[in-house]
Amino acid sequence: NLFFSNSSSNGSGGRCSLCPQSPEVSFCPLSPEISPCPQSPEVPYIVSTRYRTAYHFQPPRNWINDPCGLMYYKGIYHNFYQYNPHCALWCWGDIAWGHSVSTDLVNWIQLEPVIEPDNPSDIDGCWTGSATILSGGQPVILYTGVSRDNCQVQNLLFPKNPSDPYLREWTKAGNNPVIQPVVPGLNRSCFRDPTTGWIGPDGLWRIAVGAQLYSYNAALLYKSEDFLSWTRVDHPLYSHNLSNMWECPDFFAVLPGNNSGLDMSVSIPRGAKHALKMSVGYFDKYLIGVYDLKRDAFVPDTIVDDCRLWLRIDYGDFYASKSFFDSKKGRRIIWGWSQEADCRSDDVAKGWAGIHTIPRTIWLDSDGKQLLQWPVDEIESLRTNEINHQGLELNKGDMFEINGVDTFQADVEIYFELTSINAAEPFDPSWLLDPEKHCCEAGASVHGGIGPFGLVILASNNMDEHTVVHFRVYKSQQKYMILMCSDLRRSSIRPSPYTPAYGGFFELDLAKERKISLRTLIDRSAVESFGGGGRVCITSRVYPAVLADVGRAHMYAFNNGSATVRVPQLSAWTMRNAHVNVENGRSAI
Ligand code: DQQ
Repeated sequence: NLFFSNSSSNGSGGRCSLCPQSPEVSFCPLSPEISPCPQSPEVPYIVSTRYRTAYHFQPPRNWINDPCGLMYYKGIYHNFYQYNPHCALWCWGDIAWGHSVSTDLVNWIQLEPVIEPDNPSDIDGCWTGSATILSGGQPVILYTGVSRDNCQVQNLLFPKNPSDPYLREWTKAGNNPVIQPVVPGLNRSCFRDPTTGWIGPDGLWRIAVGAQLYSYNAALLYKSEDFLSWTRVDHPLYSHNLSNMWECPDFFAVLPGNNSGLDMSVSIPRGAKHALKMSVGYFDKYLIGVYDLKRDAFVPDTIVDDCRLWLRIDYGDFYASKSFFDSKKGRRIIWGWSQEADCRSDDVAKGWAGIHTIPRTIWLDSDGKQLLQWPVDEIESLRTNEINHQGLELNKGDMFEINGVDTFQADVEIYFELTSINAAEPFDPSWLLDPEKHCCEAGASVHGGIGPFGLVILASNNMDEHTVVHFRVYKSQQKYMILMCSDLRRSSIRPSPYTPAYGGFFELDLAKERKISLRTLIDRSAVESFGGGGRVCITSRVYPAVLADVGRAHMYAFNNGSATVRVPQLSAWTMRNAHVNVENGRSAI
């Protein structure tokens, strides 16, 4: 049993530090000093192509970060994104808005960047913003411009020719900036990322902007009649005094147990709840509550002061997400930025850095407590070479090899059925404060009552390298808590990548439903996992040497808990390459 004998027995071995090694760029406060892009050295090794994802969104080259104005317009999906046209790094003063279009959210064509820093209200960067489709059907974009001295303002953009479905050219409004950081107590270097607009009962447009005000972090609320001139509402949409600055706020309505999306600019049905998402620290967190129309404020269902306990859209390498209402299919779609977890010099050598996750449908669970997410159906068009297994039984220490698919580009769906729930160990609520730490302590090699069980992927012949996505079941008073981990500690023998053990918990009524599902999308250096039907999602970036050097890896379903686990259904597919922003894409339109 190579897997278990080769893993550290107490689970705390290996590298398990979350923040210190993180290559994350910190945005607040930003150092406005000029950091010019270094010259790219010759790409020295095969990593560039082997680690490059085959069906995730990324431009042909250079740096990307946040998805910005997402929208469906005249039959075309648009993805605007934070983009450095000059190199594979985030450099002060360089950030522009890249633009790609698609008819299916899978295949994308890159167009020219729509805006670059070129006037006083955005001379140091065209940062994140959002698109809104106005009542007459005309799209507009609000984005953060960074003017001299890192003063952040909000600017407006109009399409030059709204009848062009590709919206290739945009004009910056003559009266930019339309919103300035003139509020008492506002830190003008922490005032950014306007949301998509929505219409209130008084017929006025509203937007929220992420901000730091005195010691508070807030989504500041602004109102407008015409989307051109804006007035600040004297209270925020919501604020909190114990977190980092809220970047990229997103605010949307959801109906419990209904996976149809709601358009925030039309009237919201009774019974709807609202979700407020903010990107804070290293993660995208959210609160569920109601939008109190009288007070014009978001009111969370439960006040949780400690933001470590806020739910996360994704528990892994996923940040700055944005959602939009897809009027084509009546759903809400969200996607986020997953940054490289290798060293910056490798990014420069590869010539590219950053991807967007697979777009996900997002909706509210029927208990109204948490959001669920699932990859958009369109991604299934890439599935080929289906393999299936039924009725497997995994006893303690068993590993079942999954053959017949490309283990570097795959979509795997497994149902694990618990034969008994008596062996569940007690749950300690303090684990919720730091699920990554608990995933380090309770790794796949640490036997449990129920679990760990799950998937071992990207494994080398001798298991020197492997990534594990696994579950453990705990009993907490009347309910069961499921831990899901995406453990990267042994994902690469190369020393440079950041290899934490990501994790999150979800509640499941196991007395009623004995099955726990896992879907994992493997795309070379990207691994996206959806546990419990999308209750916990974890995006990870991995750089195994097997991928770069050997070109062959193994994949297993496993169980290392005392209780036997059945696998009533296991399906896997090879994923074909999507046509994502290939270099000559422009000629296709
Ligand atoms: N990225 C943008 C900012 C935003 C941050 C700059 C979040 O507008 O706050 O590229 O990743």
